Amino acid sequence: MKADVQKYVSSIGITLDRFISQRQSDFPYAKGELSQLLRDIGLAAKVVNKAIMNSGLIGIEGPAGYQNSSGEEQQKLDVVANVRFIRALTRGGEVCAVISEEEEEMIDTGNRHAKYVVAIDPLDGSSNIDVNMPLGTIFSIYRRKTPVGTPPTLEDVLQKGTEQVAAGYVIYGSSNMLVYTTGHGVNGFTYDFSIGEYILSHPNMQSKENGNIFSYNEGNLYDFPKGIQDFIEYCRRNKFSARYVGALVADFHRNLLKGGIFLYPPTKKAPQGKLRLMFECNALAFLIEQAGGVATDGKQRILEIQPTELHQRCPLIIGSKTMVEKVLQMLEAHQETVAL
Ligand code: AHM
Ligand code: MG
Repeated sequence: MKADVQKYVSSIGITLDRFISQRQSDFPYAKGELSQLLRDIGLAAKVVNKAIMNSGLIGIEGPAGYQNSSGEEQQKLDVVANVRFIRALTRGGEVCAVISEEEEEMIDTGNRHAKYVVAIDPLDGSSNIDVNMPLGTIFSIYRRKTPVGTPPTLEDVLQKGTEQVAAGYVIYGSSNMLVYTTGHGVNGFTYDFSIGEYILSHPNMQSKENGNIFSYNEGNLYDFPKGIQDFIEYCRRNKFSARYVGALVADFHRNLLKGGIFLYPPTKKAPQGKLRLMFECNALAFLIEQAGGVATDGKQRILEIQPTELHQRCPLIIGSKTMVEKVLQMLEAHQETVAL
């Protein structure tokens, strides 16, 4: 191609679909189902992104008038995102069961021959909906334990984070991104509205070994274990930057790109922390470890916690390796563990 023409038809980059197909060889045992499942998630993410963008115009802001299984008020967009993802996963055919932060029980999709299960927080940070702030979707994918062809059971969905075959998040922010791992590094894709595709924009994302951003809910400070309070004092004395969006995906994403730590320790109101192991912590723990960072509940690696219930909560300390290790040292100095 002539050089002057090339200038006007420069490459658009690698689309999510093409990237997934190229990475198919990472899974010699798989026959393309996982790739298709990731594409289904990408499709639902586009649909949810559209709903979020239009929410003020088509009247889907505000409370839905229901509560989710944790007794929290659901927003209309929570319900919309939940339906969109479950529908995409069910109709896509690769998933035999879905668990969702917005659903009390496991959903049997009826896809008896599907090999995978998905845990999803369809719309994380929903208190940000009405105030035009970032939101997210978080997902984990596991291989089912029960034989293909049989109905799924809780054994399929109550798996440790170490069993994840893929995990990721979508961030609906100043741009829309999808970031995921299949255990071979972390890659981020930015949505190009003009062509309706996610394009690889952040290949091989790495967590900085150290950072200077700390993220936690300041209002809970005096409820935190002493070691955590000491760490926060250490951050302040070192003039680190305090940043807290109140949407985990956004706080995590910023810290991943810039270097930092996110903490949601136990509080009096939430003695096991607020965040959910299956819907929020496991996926982000898999991603941060793949990027070279650390995720702990203050006592053990998040990925090694054996879940016993779908909506189990756990404390979360996640981010740059040196910062998380500092927290653990400070907890140890008080002979504390965050987990109760
Ligand atoms: P949600 O899943 O109901 O939206 O709750 C989870 C959110 C996280 O995104 C965020 O990190 C946390 O709750 C903020 O909680 P708080 O308002 O207590 O600081
Ligand atoms: Mg959530």
